Amino acid sequence: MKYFITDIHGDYRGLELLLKHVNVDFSKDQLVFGGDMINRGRESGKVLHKIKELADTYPNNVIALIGNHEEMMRDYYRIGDKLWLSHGGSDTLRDLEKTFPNESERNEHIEWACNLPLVFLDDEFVYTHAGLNPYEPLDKQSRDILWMSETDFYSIPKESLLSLTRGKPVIHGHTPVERIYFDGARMNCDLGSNTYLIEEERGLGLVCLTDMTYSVYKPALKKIERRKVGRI
Ligand SMILES: [Mn+2]
Repeated sequence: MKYFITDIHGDYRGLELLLKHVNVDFSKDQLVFGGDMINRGRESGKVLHKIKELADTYPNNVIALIGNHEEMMRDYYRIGDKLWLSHGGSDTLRDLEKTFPNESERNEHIEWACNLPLVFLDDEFVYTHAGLNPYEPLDKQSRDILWMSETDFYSIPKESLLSLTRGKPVIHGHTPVERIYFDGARMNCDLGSNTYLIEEERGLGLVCLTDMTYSVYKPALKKIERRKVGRI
């Protein structure tokens, strides 16, 4: 089975519940993390720890990508850009100090998260955080793609996008949506975990790409529902 999960934003509980509920078999299944593991939620440190541990234990089956929130953290450490701090980074920083009291372990996790790849491809799909630039080759995408708005990404004609990816649909997150739809060329899987202002609207989805269904954890309802990916 192939799975995708994105924009966890510090919801450690949601991540754990979904992995258990879906019963992901890491020795066989593939799981791609679409970035934005940190910020907004309370447990960014635990989320980073869990994902890095999975990626280290199952390097062939677990792949983590960078999101714009890890990119802000990267710019903070690389060039002192303070943008990150006002986007949840101050809380994340405190949480990282709490989760990893050992400085070298903390730095190891931060460095890992800041140096994840922008894009991952398998035999069927292309995975990235927010979108792709159709004018740049797949292996030379600029870092701007981490910030691409849904409007910009979905204004690219399907044919142009599929010719860039050699026919592979793009699986991504970044902009919260209430339901997951596949338009034949791309699929947004961000259900607004710790992002929607109204708690009832927040969800975290674990998408099964093999059967095009997803399990969504709603923290306000404390339950997991299974849904079919819509087609448009
Ligand atoms: Mn996000």
